[in-house]
Amino acid sequence: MVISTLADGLTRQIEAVSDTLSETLFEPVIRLGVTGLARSGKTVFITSLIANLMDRGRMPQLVAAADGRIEAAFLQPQPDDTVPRFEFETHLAALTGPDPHWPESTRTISELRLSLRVRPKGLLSGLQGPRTVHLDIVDYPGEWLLDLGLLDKSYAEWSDSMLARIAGRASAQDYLGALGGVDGAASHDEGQAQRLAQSYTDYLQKARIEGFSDCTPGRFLLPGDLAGSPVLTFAPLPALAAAPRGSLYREMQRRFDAYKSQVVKPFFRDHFARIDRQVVLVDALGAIHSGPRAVEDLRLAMADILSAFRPGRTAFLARLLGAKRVEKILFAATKSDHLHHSQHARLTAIMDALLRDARTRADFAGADTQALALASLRATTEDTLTHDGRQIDCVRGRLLDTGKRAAFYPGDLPTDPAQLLSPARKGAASWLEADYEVMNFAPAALILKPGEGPPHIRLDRAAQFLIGDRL
Ligand SMILES: Nc1nc2c(ncn2[C@@H]2O[C@H](COP(=O)(O)OP(=O)(O)OP(=O)(O)O)[C@@H](O)[C@H]2O)c(=O)[nH]1
Ligand SMILES: [Mg+2]
Repeated sequence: MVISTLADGLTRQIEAVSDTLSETLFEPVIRLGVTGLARSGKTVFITSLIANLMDRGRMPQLVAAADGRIEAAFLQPQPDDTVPRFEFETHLAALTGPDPHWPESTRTISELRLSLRVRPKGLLSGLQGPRTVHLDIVDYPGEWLLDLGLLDKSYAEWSDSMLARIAGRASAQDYLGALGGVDGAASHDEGQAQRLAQSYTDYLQKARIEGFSDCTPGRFLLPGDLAGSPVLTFAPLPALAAAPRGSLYREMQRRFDAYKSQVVKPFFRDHFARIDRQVVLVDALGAIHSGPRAVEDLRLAMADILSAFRPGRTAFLARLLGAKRVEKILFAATKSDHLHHSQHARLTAIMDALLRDARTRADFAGADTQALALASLRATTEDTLTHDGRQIDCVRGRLLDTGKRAAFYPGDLPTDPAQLLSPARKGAASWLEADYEVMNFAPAALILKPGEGPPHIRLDRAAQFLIGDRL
């Protein structure tokens, strides 16, 4: 009796000690960055990922979940007090409530901590109790990520490259026209600077709608509380042999440098530099629908994004900001529920080809990368119709604008990705062979069984790639 009470007390004491120790020392934190350009599906992805990590019935490809080793998943206060919280409950209610709708657009960085209590695998499982792994999910606009490319550019380099890129674009002609009467060497006039910045911002807005992603400076599109401040009142100017003091060119140059040091650098120091794993969401089907130019731009943007994570670059950043190395980067094409599953492998092949190319272009080695086609929230069901004696694999869903149910066939993606990527690279204006459609579906009304998260496609694979090895 006495002995067993003693022994009992002893183990409890040891447990208490190991609890405090593990809390302070052994609770690993994974910082997962989620980014993508506007409307690429970040909010829906994070909401569905968290919901499916909390109720893991639909996560068979997440090995720790399939093995039953995840004992619990719960939300906790996030570690960064000054970053807005990701509004998980509001977004989930929008997606899965009685009148399901897509969440509102979000325009800033936010964060949430999900903690998982996990039993260790293999030999350790009998010896060790469960440990807690914290997953800090950070949602930030992809437009900000592309700004990283500005850090090692001078104002003259950035101006030259932007002016060269936009020269042939119809949407840039107003801005280029406005530049016509401007002498960078003349003395700075604030009214003129504001008109130029406004005209350049108007161009960026149009370029983004057209599907271009080389829209720097990113904060011109998402200014937040910086709107109207001098740090956002500049624009690219043609090179000058010499810019006198007090000239328009000099002032723009000064503001560009201020933008880098006061806007871009703090973001990378406080957020980007601390990320361990990164998922980049892309609306590949949207780009394919928009045509070869948008696909080409996506290809270049993926290379730009990879350059942001390139170890060499990170070394440069590390010196600057103390960055650590990102270990895994996933490029995921979202909204794959617009395609019948018979076409998913083709979309994945296209993403794979884009990623391979981006790795070569960015001279990227280092982090583990993968491409995937997924749907964060499945809004359609599959069907096969017979049309003119031919079988067509399509999807069905409720249309966003009319609320009516409809069958949808987006077009036949090629089995060989080169059929899309080479015309895109050669600057073709439209696809020769085929037309690709997109359609907006409303989220479907759901009845979830206990233990099941919202329906998705390959979200479990994405989770396995991103965090599976740490569970
Ligand atoms: N069918 C389908 N549509 C999706 C899915 N995910 C996102 N969408 C569509 O894409 C739109 C944008 O998704 P969000 O998650 O709000 O995208 P975001 O990147 O957070 O957008 P911003 O906050 O505006 O930058 C949604 O309103 C849906 O119309 C999906 O899994 N399936
Ligand atoms: Mg959002």
